Amino acid sequence: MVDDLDMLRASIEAAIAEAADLRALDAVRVSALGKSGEVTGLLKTLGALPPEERRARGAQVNALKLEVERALDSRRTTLEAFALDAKLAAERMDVTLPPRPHPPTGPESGSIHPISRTMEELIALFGAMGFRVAEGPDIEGDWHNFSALNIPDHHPARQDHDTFYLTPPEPGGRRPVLRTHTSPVQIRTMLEEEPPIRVIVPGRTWRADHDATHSPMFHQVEGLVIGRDIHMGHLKGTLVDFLRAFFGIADLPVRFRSSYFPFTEPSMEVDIGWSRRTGELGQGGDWLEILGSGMVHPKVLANAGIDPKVWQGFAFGMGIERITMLKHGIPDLRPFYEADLRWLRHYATSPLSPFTLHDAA
Ligand code: 2NL
Repeated sequence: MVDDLDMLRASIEAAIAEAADLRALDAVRVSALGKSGEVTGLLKTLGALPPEERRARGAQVNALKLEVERALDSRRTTLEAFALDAKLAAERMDVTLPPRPHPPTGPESGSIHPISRTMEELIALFGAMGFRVAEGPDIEGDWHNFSALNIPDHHPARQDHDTFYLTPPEPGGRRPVLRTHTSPVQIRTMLEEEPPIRVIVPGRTWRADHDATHSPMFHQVEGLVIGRDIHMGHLKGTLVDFLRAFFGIADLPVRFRSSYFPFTEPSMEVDIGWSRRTGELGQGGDWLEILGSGMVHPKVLANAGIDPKVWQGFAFGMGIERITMLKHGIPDLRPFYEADLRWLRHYATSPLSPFTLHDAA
């Protein structure tokens, strides 16, 4: 009686040890413990035994069943670990490899629009100089877009800007506008934050103007730096470094020329050297206006809740389409907004192609 259980135990344990994978192990389990398995069969015979034999035999068969279950569990754990090791070995990859050469970049495979690319470069370049990005609404109030910037009610700038007003005029009414520049975002930043402040504001701007060189929607980037002793030296150093890095010309000539904006005093327009004849930047003896700048007007600081007796700073602004066209030799403004696949194939860039901050170093 005992012999037959020992032999069965030995044969099942041998089959478990030989099972090479989880499927084979499950087959062993079914043949031992399944509905018509060998151990299950022995349990079924107990009922036919006389009571005194049934007790002893029952204990032995149940012990066998437990041992078989334990052996199956232990082998399953081993086989699962083997399976995981095999899977990890088969799916091994080297995350330090460079990316595979990708198919030619184009709008079909996803590419970065030159406006987006320039914005990324601006954020990286000014980011390296300690600027962070500020954003604000496209729909602005008259106060944030004009009055706070020292542009009075009947100032010609309000007409010059060809403002998109969002409601019909009413006597004495203040109408919401599509922002004509990104300056209202700097006003909001000054109202919300304590100086020192160092932000750039890239974003969409709107003017009711449409021809070969003007689009009703275009992009600007403005910058604002406020501190206790920020002066024109900081303005000049920041803009010269920026222009040379952005255009990738280490000795790009840069000229500051006296100008006027209602929101800065003094104000300066900034020119870079180029050749009018060839369009090449950096040499040729001609000058090209590229951006506007100045020391923030004390009235603007006061309007934005900053004490002009304690704080001062500089601001600047430029058109993103304009600097993008100059950098890449793009002759016409209109295709920027036309989603023309041939134009995008030529001027859009791969998201994988890196740019460097040190081209002009
Ligand atoms: C240009 C000239 C400029 C500013 C923008 C600014 C903003 C605040 C206060 C003072 Cl909140 N100034 N912005 C200053 C000078 C010039 O832009 O030609 N933009 C395309």
